[in-house]
Amino acid sequence: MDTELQAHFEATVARDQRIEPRDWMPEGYRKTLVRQIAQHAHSEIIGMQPEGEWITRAPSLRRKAILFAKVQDEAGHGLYLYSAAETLGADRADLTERLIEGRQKYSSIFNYPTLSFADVGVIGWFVDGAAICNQVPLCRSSYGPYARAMVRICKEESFHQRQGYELLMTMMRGTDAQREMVQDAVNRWWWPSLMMFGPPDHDSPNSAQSMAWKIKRHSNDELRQRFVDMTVPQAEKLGVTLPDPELRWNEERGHHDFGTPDWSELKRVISGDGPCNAQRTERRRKAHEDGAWVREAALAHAAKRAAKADHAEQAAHARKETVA
Ligand code: FAQ
Repeated sequence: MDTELQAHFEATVARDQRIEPRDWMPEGYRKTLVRQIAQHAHSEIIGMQPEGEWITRAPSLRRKAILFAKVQDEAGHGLYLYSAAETLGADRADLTERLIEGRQKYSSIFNYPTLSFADVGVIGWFVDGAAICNQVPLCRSSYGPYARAMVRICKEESFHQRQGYELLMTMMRGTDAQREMVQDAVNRWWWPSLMMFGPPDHDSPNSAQSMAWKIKRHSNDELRQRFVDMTVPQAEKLGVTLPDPELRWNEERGHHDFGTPDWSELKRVISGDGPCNAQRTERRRKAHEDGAWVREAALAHAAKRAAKADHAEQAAHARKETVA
């Protein structure tokens, strides 16, 4: 039986059809998806913090409204993704627990501080831009609920990226001090943004299997290259310099050559030793604890409604019996 199910799974993936929650799947496939989707969900939720810090300090009502909407979108992305993980049998409370206890990862990028309002623009441009490069192919991921969640997420990321770029364009048309703020933010976020795509292919333990299962459609290095090629002309138009002396167009390859990110820094940040790791998880823990009463109230309300429905059903049943 198992070999038949395995063959059916493999044929579905080979035909580029979707695996759905009701379908049999290898345990490794399920585990890999829970790992990646949970990490992705945690990233969206923790990712609210660096920009969220600027909501009260946004320079105008318009910028505040835009930033509010963006940060709320990230919360929504987290919720779609936790729901997708639940279709695989994961428990959301357990996933949150794992995040808070540092047993599950979230994207390295959110462990860097936001030092000026230009960082909000650069996060939109680089971080959402990188997220789009990485996530558009995930809309074709082999697992149905993940792929479908990604479609909506990508549409929203696109707005996020544009608002970041537009913010930076406005700053670049401003004063020298504003232009310096933008360049400084670009200098600080460029290399961490390249690290978002994960370790280089030769050092990426999960890529081969994830690509064979069509969870991932492209390797980490392929997507990183795509991001660099997309961003260089945007930087030129904006009038900023990307902080990489090795960055140049390679006619033969039809791509930009670029320098090597500091992979030891990525390892350090992933393992919990980045500039803001402790602050980010501590804040998440506190928000979770502060929200306990909301969860309790929601459960009590649901129980009350269920009891009411039960009672109404029993009464209807009793009436029916009396009439009969
Ligand atoms: N940070 O073998 P690989 C966003 C881990 S959402 C932390 O290459 P894989 C929206 C990796 O998990 C950003 N950990 O792994 C937004 C694995 O750990 P494990 C999040 C990293 O899975 C914008 C180990 O290293 N996006 O930005 C990182 O095949 C603005 C070995 O690596 C996603 O999660 C890293 N950068 O490829 C929100 C997208 N890189 O568990 C707010 C979905 C690697 O084996 C504001 N995920 N690791 O110990 C993916 O595409 C993949 O999981 C990769 C990693 C590409 C991230």
